[in-house]
Amino acid sequence: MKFPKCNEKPLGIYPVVDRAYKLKPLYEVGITTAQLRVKDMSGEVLENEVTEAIKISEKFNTRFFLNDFWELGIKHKAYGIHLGQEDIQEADVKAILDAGIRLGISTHTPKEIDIALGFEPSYLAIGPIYEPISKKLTYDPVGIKDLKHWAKNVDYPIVAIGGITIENIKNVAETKAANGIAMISDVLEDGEISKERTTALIEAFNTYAN
Ligand code: 3NM
Repeated sequence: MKFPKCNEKPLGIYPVVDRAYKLKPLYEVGITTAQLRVKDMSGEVLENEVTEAIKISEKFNTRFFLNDFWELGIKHKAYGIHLGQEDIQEADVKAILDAGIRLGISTHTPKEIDIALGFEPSYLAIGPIYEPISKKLTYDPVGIKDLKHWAKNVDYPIVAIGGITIENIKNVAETKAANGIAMISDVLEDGEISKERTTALIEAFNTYAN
């Protein structure tokens, strides 16, 4: 398998949101990569959320990844699909490839990295770099040292995720290991998108990752 690339521009600050309406304010301040990760919808309501997200992402010409729902991603031609380690075993990965859709895979350990590399994905997410703010994980934080160490052996774009905020993004970006830096919490304020925080994150990425 060999999944399509995500073009030359770094993925950059890569917010993960739970609702499609949160994408527009992100794109308005310059976000070029985002993910919709919905955990509380199904059926027609979910499908409408997905099509709304794809429509707004196409309008802004951004790289939109849909978490988990690979069938909907194929049906509505998402830019990409993001899958976790368990999802990747259950999904029809060949169908995603045949649809010409990009694939990102979550990894947390060197063993999971090896598994993910077997799919020749579009990018590989490594986390949690720090203690995640919005999701409990059974994995210990990777830390900066191992991020750098693991990234050395990976010839694919890496997305760092987990506990990354405006306070610590410099440490992650300066490693130059991360093509993208993903987060849930730090683009938000009281659960809604903060354009101010997002802009500060973009500026920090541009300053320290380049
Ligand atoms: N995946 P926050 S960490 C969704 O390591 C997710 O695979 C992770 O949220 C992984 O930016 C994480 O609030 C949560 O810490 C990221």
